[in-house]
Amino acid sequence: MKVLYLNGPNLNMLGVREPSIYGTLSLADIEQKVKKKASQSGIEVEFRQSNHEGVLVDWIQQALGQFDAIVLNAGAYTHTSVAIRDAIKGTGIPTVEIHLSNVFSREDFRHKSYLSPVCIGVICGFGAESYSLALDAIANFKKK
Ligand code: DHK
Repeated sequence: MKVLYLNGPNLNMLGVREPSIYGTLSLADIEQKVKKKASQSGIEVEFRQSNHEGVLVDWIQQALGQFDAIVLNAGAYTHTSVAIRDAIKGTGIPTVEIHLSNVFSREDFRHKSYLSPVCIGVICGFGAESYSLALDAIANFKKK
């Protein structure tokens, strides 16, 4: 099984950016942890990050036929992007929406996700662990 982890705007700043909210690990640290866990289950994982909405849309489209599932932390685009929602829906690739922080305990504008309705599920609030939990969620989803 091949899983594509996509990360949106400002997630390249993890470790530096508001550590009290997003933690002290960098995205590369998280990638390492997820890849270690994935290799123990024979799952292949690829990580990408972009600050640009259209690039994320391109990557979702290109994942068709290449990846079995997507784990998506779209960052702020979660709360604004019809284009990313349409790309997920259009490809039909099972996608898990994730967030490091508990968006529901934060500002009101973070309570709305354009992506949740087209994702198989949402994991948020567990810090870097949200990324690893998504791997378990996908493995279980694929077993069904
Ligand atoms: C990351 C962001 O960049 C925010 O814009 C989201 C999400 C929350 C996170 O918690 O991973 O609102």
